[in-house]
Amino acid sequence: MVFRKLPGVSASGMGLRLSQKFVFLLFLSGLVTLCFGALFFLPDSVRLKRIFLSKTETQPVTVGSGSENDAREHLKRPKNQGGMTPAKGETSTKLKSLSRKPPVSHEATEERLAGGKAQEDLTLPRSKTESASAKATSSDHGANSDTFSYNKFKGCLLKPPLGRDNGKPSDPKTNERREKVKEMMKFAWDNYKRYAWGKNELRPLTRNGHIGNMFGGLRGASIIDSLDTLYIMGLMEEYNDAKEWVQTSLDLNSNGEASLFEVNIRYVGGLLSAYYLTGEELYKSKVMELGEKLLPAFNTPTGIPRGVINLGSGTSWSWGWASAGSSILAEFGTLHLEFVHLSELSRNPIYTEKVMNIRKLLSKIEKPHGLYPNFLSPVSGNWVQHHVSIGGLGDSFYEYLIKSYLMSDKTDGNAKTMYYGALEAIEANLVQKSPGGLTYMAEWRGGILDHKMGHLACFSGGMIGIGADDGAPEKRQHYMDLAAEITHTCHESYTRSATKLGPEAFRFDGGGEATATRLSDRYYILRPEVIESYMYMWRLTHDPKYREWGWEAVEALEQHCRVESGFSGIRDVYTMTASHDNMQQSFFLSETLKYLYLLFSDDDLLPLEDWVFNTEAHPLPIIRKSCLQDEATQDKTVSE
Ligand code: DMJ
Repeated sequence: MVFRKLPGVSASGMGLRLSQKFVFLLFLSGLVTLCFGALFFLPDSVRLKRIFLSKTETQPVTVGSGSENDAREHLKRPKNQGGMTPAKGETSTKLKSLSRKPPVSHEATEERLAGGKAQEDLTLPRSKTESASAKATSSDHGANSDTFSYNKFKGCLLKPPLGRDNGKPSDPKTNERREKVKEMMKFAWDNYKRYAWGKNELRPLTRNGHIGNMFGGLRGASIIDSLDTLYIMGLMEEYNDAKEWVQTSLDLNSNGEASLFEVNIRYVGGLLSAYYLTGEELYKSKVMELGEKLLPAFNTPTGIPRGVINLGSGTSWSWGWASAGSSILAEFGTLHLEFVHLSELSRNPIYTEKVMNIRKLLSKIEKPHGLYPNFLSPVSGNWVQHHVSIGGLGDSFYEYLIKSYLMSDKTDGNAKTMYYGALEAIEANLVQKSPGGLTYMAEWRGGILDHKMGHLACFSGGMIGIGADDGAPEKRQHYMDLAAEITHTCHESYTRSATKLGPEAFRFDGGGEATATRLSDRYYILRPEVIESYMYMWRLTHDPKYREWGWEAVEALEQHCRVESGFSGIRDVYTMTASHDNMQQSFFLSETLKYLYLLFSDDDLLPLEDWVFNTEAHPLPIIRKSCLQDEATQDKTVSE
């Protein structure tokens, strides 16, 4: 074999023979391969991943069904097939030292927002942080002003949470209806327990469990979502099974990618409610531990969290389908109630600071016609698209504005201003009257109206109702009328179907009114929003029609959604030959059945003077700062 000489290097350079050189080269390349291969055996490291994976490479997650994610699922596959887009400028999200970090001042926050200075903190690894949970659980029942006192909290409630007689109505017919709803809950629960215990949801046709990928490896979504429903219904054996599962099997050390929004509204909300209702320390320590795991999602240049978080590493990502790595209004705008309570219980302001930072950005940013579009960049803090909706992708942001105000004992003036400002813009731009006289909320796409209303948007009847008292006094009646009209329209979307259940979205163009015109909009997945509005409107007006409408829904659920082993969604509300989707959503137990039960109960069961419901129907108490700080209320308890 003849090798061409390299200039200046002899064939026998370094005194090695050709064959020796060949062996040496072989050895060298083997060594390099070995070193490179070894990297894959090193412990999972976010930093290493970042070095070796390209920015656009994603970890696969598909959104599960339920909540806004349903709407998103219908937006179809993530652009990159992976489901999530690591945002530009993504950096390590290792947890800040919660206790050592000085509170974020408003000035510091503003500086960040103005200059876009990165908010990431690369300092301490998670294991070395002094945990917020440790701080929170150290001396719980103590009356020390630095720790949360459950007794003191109860002393500040105006009424017993469960009423005089657990909300039992005196009217026998109403009581019978209430008992029916309780039976439905027991049936749904028993089947979940029998076939899907510990999984996230029951698949009632195939009689097995569903895990899905919204909760990052967390399990038992139906259990956490049911705790408060079982408790208020007095299903104590079932409640005790649920509690025991939390005690022995709720493992928060999962390492998967979770929806920040879903984990917050279901798990954080469910555990918080369970704690406030029962005073069980277990729930408090669990929720503190979980809350801490969510904090890294806020480590973005603006402090606006991304939609997906790895609960193990703290890395956060934007949904792959959300344009340009944006965050979703209904997701980052639906954290406020729970996070304020996390600060309340832990006495650590960090949670409130995180959500106040979101609020601040939203209140300052320029809004097209006063409206809040659904997509915002967590990097630049600018809107990414001009799509506005009171349904999926936007809905609970508005809900949390008015509920933040109510939950603050009406002291959060900023939330109030933003809520009524948003409502004014919604009325001016989105609220429409159909030729047939139905009031509805259209969607807005950069100035062009889409005459469609989603089932999700039907919560707004109740929302406008509970906010009617606190706007301008001269607008009170106007808001009550608007709330009643929207609720009426949503009821129409039910009555105009063959099954008397409403479709996922209904339209007011193409000839019809309050009916789905597209095949893909005809399904019903046991959603609560219409019934939720009936419940609020009943409490606010005591107009018996709301109870009647609720009962119509019970009958329809029984006829079309009850199957042998649980409740299932249906694929087409316009046909009597049911095609079931084989899923008993956890929000059916948490919301739909709870709202129905409250609708047929007296108003003193979870009275609205003391409680606000998070968007998954988990009751959270109004925080009465003045009472809680008052020495005299110390350890005073409300007798039930
Ligand atoms: C629930 O998870 C919550 O109500 C959320 O705000 C929206 N959708 C589902 C139920 O439809």
